[in-house]
Amino acid sequence: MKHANWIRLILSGFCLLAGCARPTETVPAPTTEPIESPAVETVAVTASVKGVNSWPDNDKTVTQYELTIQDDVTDIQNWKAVLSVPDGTELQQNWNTEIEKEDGTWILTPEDYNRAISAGEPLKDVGWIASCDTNETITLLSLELNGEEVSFQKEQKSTPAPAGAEPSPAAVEPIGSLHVANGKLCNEAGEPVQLRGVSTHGLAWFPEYVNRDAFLTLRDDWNANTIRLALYTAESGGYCTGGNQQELLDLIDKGVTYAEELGMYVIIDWHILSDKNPSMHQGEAVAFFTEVSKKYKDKTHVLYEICNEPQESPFLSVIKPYAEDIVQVIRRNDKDAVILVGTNTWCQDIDEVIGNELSDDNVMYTVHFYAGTHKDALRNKLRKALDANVPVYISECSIVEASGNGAADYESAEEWLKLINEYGLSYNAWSLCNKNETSALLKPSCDKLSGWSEADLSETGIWFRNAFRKS
Ligand code: IDC
Repeated sequence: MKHANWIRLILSGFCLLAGCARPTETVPAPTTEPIESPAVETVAVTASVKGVNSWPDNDKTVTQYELTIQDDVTDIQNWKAVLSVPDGTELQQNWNTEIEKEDGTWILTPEDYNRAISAGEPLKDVGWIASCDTNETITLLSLELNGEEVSFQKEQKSTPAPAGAEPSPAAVEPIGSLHVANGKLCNEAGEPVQLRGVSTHGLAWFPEYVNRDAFLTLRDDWNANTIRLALYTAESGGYCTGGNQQELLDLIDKGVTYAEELGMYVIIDWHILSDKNPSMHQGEAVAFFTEVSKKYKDKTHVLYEICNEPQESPFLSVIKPYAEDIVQVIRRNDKDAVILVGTNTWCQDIDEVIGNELSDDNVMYTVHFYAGTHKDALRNKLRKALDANVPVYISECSIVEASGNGAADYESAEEWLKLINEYGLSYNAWSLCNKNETSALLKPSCDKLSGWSEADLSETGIWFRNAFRKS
């Protein structure tokens, strides 16, 4: 029995004793009681499963689906969707949901980060790709919100594109592998390539930006071809300081999958920062890179960045031995992925690498700049290293100050861009989030997780988007 009915029984008993109701009369349910009002539930909740794209694959039809849920009145603390699934349907991949299969139905439940949905807000970026040998489609059978089954209004179902139509971005061919030759990042054909894109903020703090539509917007609207996934090691919620390792690994996996589907490169960044010396968490780094290199050994679009920004760690005595160890760990599984190695003093001591490179062929060394702080001195050091054929990747940069805040320095930023393009350097902008700091690429007021218009971007976001679009 529902709670409300118990309350009613107790109340009616109380009234009986108090003589306020006729003994033979059952007390009618008050029509205004929200828990009992089906009208509120039916009108308030909209939910649907839509086929958003479809393409043929041999004799099967592959369809990409999306689940939307919105409750206009009540905050959702938890949700569960049951789908009716035609016989012979096979799940190929899914994002931002767990899927449990029971005969004829699939049960979708949230990840920790999209369990709660505020009233009036839609559930976003939950989807999957499934193949089926008939033209039947998957439909939404029932929906539970906050532990109770609810009625819902269906949105208009969009018809999947007919079989034989343009393939969706999910069908993009696997992306070509990269290697380093003559100090430059090159594609399979040996031609120099320039990667450009963004870095996430800390994955533990802004996990919501690891979504397929965000990557799609970056690819199609920003002209980006790379995403860097920043996994802090030591800050609060860091991978080695109490963060939920499994959740973080799952997020990385999502990022790697979306990038692959969209034909983009992805950098897995072991983001040391307050831990300064990479060997402080070397044991964890060995375990982490063993796991990810095993998982992604056949993924040609994955690059590994093994220490974000060492400090007080001379290249020869500290960084190089650490890098040799981790490179060896990765090479046991992944023979040729490009590996990025951070340099001392927040990636400014690139000159220390000249003549001291690791013996592995596919290693590059990172320089980071914040144009408001780092100017000619760092640009000159970088030029010197490049002229000595040191392979350099700018895996993090911004046009503001090194604090991640402060004013944009457009003059210095243009100098950096000139140098980047002169040498065809690859670069990733810090950072994809709406945090209230000027390096955030989105305005603090922007809560969209993808599909940003120019008005949603910060000054820094606008500058980088323009820079990428000019490439
Ligand atoms: C900053 C973030 C900030 C966060 C801080 C954590 O922008 O929101 O609170 O880290 O300590 C770097 C680092 C990068 C910094 C960034 C800006 O790689 O983690 O992010 N920065 O300070 N190097 C130079 C600047």
